[in-house]
Formats: sequence, C-alpha cells, structure tokens
Amino acid sequence: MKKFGWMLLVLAAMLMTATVGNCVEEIATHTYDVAGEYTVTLTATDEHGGVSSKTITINVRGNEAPVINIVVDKSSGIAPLTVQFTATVTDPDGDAIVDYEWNFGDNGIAKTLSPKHTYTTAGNYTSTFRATDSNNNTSEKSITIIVQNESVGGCSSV
Ligand SMILES: [Ca+2]
Repeated sequence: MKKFGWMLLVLAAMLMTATVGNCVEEIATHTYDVAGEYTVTLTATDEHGGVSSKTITINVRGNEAPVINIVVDKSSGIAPLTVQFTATVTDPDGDAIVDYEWNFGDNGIAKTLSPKHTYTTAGNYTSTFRATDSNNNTSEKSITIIVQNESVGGCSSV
C-alpha cells in the first residue's frame, strides 16, 4: 500500500512537469498580398527532440468589386424612346466609388446615376453602367433596350 502511494506521488510529479513545462512565446508577423486561403503551421521542438505542431487556416479576402443594381422605367418601345435609367452602387469593402458612367449603346454617355436618354433610331441597344472603387476594381451591369420603328407591329394605313 505504501509502495502504491509512492507511485502516485511520482506520477503526480511527472504530470506537473508536463503541465508546467517551459513556455515560449514567439510573435511572428507576415503580410499576405494575394487573396486566398493559406495554411499556417507552427512547429516546436523541445530540447529532447520532441516535436509538436499546430495548424491554422488564414483566409485572405481581396478587394471586392462594387455591387451594381440598375433599373429602367421601360426596356422597349417605339422610337423616339426616352428611357429613365437608375443605378445604385455599393462597395462590399466600404471603398469609395470614384468613377461611374452609363454607356447607352448608341454612343451616348452619361456621368450621372439616374440619367434620361432618348433613342431616336430603331434597334437593340445594350446599355451598360460601369463603376470603379477607390482600389481600382471595376464592375459593370448591362440591360438591353429594344427600340422599334413605328410601323413594326402596328397597323399600316392605305
Ligand atoms: Ca472594393
């Protein structure tokens, strides 16, 4: 019984050594320039050659492009067709929107968010809104405007 008591004492001492051990704190800094998922592994070796490692995953997000929403009051009609365009633009990172432009697809351009544009000639036009954030990331969104001649689908007079 006494021998068993000594063994418990030795076991307790061993556990204490393992728990207390030597604590080493190292601070390392590293900058990730490119977006992606990175695995970081810390490996520590003690004086007896015992090795232990721990791995964590670092997720690096890049600059996200502006998010655009566009609305038109009509997407088809007879020429001359005046369309009210409305764009809203936000940036997921909170970057400032430094440049934006409507390109109406008929060589017409506007630098406002909500322009009106009149199509004078029949045709299918791709109207595109483009926005750029302060980190030079650009996105765009398009909508098709169909402009018809007056005679298309209408009645012809004799
Ligand atoms: Ca951004």
